Amino acid sequence: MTSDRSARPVNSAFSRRTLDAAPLASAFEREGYLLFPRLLTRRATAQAQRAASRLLRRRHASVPSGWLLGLHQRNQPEPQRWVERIAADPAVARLVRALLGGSRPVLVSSQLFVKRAAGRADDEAAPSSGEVPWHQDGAAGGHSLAIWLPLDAIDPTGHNGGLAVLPRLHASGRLPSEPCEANAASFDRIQPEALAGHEATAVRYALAAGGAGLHGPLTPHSSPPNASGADRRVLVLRYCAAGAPAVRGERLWAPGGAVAAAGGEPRTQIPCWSSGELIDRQGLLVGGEGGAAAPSPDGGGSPNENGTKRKRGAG
Ligand SMILES: O=C(O)CCC(=O)C(=O)O
Repeated sequence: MTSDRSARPVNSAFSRRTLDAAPLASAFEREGYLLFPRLLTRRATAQAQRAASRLLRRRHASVPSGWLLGLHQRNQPEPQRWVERIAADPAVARLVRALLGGSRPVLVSSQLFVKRAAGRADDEAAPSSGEVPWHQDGAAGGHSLAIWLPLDAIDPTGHNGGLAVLPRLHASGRLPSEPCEANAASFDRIQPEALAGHEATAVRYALAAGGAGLHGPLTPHSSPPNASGADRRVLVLRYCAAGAPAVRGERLWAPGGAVAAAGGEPRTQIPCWSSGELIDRQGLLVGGEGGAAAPSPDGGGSPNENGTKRKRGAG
């Protein structure tokens, strides 16, 4: 049988166990997140770790360690094909498509978010190793989600700055928030009163390198500072449905690759990781084939609005 050849996983570890997409989609819809103990193969994880360390070492001095953006983009002087291979892996794309309600996904943003080891001095100009406040993603409309893919094991105590989510709270919609500066970026921090009674329900990710958490745009999430002696490297991939509703008359993505301003902000450009110069944002359409089979998860998760946030060029 050759028909499924293009859907054979290349980088993902989803080759053996597959499930109907429907239960995954309903768990994601209900809980606002999903956890996969292993999303990448060991080989792909090791390759990604090496590539991430190299990017971190070679990034332009003006680019904070948390904000290496647009890595999949082919208009980068050094396109990072490993990011594209992960993001467009057929099994990953099939999963994202199922969670986006069957719409074909566009990778609108890729980001290497390194929280440097405690006490590292080379990030002083724009430190990215601190707390990320409770926030929701994507002020814009449309279906979206984020894959949070650690390249270092994430400690469930939060010691090395891992992500925590508040399950089911996405069902309450957009929560009152206020602008704040954190981790070399601007966030819309959820107001503490809106979180009262909910923080006790937080699920703190415990993941091996190469595992992944998926969260919807309205799922509140946060991360503490990295207090450990080692860098915390995470690849964040943000997808939206190709036909995502227009935002103030503007499409999030247009055939040809251009990504419009996200979150209602005029951020059609991002700093190039290697030169610091501004380059156009480019999306990548993934997941051409239909199929609904998807890998086996560990938790629950929800698509709602499009997935970009008010961070410097991130969305
Ligand atoms: O990696 C982190 O600490 C925060 C990531 C985040 O806010 C996101 O993936 O939306």
